[in-house]
Amino acid sequence: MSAQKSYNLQDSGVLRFPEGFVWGAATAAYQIEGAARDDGRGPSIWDTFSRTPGKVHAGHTGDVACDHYHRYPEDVRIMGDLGLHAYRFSISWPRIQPDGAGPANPRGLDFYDRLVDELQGGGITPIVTLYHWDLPQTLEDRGGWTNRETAERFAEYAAIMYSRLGDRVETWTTLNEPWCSAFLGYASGIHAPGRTEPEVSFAAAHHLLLGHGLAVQALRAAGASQIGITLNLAPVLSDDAEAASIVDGLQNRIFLDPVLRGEYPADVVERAGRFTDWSFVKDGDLEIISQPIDLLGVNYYNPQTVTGRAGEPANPVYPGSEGVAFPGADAPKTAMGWPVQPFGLTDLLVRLSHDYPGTPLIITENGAAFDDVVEDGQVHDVGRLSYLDGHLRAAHAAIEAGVDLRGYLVWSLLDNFEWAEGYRKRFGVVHVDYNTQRRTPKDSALWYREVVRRNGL
Ligand code: NCW
Repeated sequence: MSAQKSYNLQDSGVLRFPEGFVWGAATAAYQIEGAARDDGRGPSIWDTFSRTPGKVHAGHTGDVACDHYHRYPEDVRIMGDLGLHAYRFSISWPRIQPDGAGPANPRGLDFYDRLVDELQGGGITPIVTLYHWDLPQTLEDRGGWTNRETAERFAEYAAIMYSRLGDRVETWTTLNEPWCSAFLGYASGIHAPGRTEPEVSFAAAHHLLLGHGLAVQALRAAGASQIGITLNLAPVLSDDAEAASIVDGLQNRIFLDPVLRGEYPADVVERAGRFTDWSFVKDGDLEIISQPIDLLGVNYYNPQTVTGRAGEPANPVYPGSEGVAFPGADAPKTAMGWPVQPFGLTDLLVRLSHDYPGTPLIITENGAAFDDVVEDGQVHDVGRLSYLDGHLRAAHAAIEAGVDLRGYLVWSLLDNFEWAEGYRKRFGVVHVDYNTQRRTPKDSALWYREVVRRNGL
């Protein structure tokens, strides 16, 4: 990485993070790897969805993406230049089991073997996410996450991965943001597989959770010591306590309570009652889902602002949210239109450690999309830099308040395929020119390198 600009933060020692705090960055397989047909990879629901007209901006697909499958040595070098301690990446299930079941594809396993070796060679700790949304299409053809069997297949795949990487990977995350898989995938249809059937989305959520629990059992039996799940959580801001509680239930507690308390929240069960009789929950499921975990991964971007409004139809991403309106917040917005409200991160972390004590937390994603431009080989992404600065201050405030926060992983290392938004939204701290695949660290990356070096702001 060229030294384009150096940020000399005042070494005031005012905001020092705890010793051993883990600094890193995150990505996901379909968003960066490309090589969609290489080495025996099978199709995933995102290959199918991105080829369905009208689903992804400008018909973009992950066919090439950042070509990380071939360029991973350069990407690992960039991480090294930034001084990152850890790198969170996801494994493409259809590279490992092209049909979602059966024996592993050796060439798929080899790729992750090479990646982990490269990381270790660079002194970077790998953090594996087993599922970041790219379900093998064959499993979707059999019902996807609405089918209980998908949970069983997921645990088998988890065991395959542990047997190959478990000697070098200590930290395992089962699912990334199961809320998105269930409710963007099966209720609103904004994400793959694009189904708009709110009545099955709660079964999908349950089978995702069951898959998580079965995978924890499989990983634990194989010897894994650091296992977690990553949830996208959002504090809910409202002048109306009932509206706030409805959305908090459908966004946060629907996943937190089963995993960390072994039960579904009664109000959520009742609200979803108009769609489902919950008969997909079998005896013993909640014991499986609430297997102890070692770490809770928190993805935080923004709070949700809601208000009660009689007659308001349900928001398609929150089936059962009739009577709740989403007016948006009076705050600056990122290129995604997401409000910038760092205080929400402090609130969320403090609330988690209060309501669900005993599980260490790690921020597995936090970051922002902005419309960046490269000027003379530099990207002056002041908006992102200030977003990250504000959120690190917010995370620090939570630590000061007693929260057991172990690390921070910025989303994302690279600009990448931003799902339904295609390549037009850029979350990276490193810019990617999709014509040349040239990587250019943005000002935010150079600033982050200093944060990591100083372990503080
Ligand atoms: S889409 C999304 N993201 C972004 C993505 O790049 C990453 O893979 C995810 O883990 C950044 O972080 C997560 N999150 C969910 C966005 C929800 C959008 C809801 C739209 C409601 C109308």
